[in-house]
Amino acid sequence: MSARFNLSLYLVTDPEMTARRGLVETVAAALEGGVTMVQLRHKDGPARAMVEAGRALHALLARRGIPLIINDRVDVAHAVGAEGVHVGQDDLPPAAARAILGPRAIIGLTVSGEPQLATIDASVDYVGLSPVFPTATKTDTAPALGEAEFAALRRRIRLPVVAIGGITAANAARVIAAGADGIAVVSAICAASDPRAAAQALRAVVDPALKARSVSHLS
Ligand code: TZP
Ligand code: MG
Repeated sequence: MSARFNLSLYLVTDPEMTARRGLVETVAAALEGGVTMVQLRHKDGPARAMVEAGRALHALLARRGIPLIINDRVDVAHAVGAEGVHVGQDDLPPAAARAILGPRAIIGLTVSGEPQLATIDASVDYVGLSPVFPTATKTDTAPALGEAEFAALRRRIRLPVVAIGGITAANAARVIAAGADGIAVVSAICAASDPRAAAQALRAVVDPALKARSVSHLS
């Protein structure tokens, strides 16, 4: 995996799920539990509020060397000085994001099915393959891939792949075994009563699953 980022436990934030505890407080707790990457996601949120939230998160994450990725909004990523952006199929194309954010930016792209494999170009650093399982968090997703389809698509992608959609501590090991280099979660951490413990529980599943896979690859 790239030295610039570690996809193994990727927290994607949700403004409503983090409202009670607070966005920064939720992310701080999740960091203590071991998240390796954070994405600020605020669908249709006002740009000004996103920039403010992004700056607050960036101050927290930079101290720990954890990259901040902004969902969709390349302009917000630029304004915040975030490490990268995650774009979907209807957002700015990865090459346009790269042109704006520069060669060191981390650019992630969502892929939800075979036809979209062709959109992975040289500007992309990692792929978010989704949704693996049904999820109530995002209602406009493509149908869930399931593990077998996820594994088949993953084999056709040469870049690091993070799995997202309906992932919990109960199914995370299966997703890693299917070829994911990490898991991205919203509700499993943001909606947890104890985000630190939730992140720890996920790490306790993901770390051995990744280790088991790298060992089996050597044999
Ligand atoms: N993209 C594909 S599924 C999804 C996103 C942002 C939501 C995942 O949320 P959860 O709560 O981890 O299922
Ligand atoms: Mg998007």
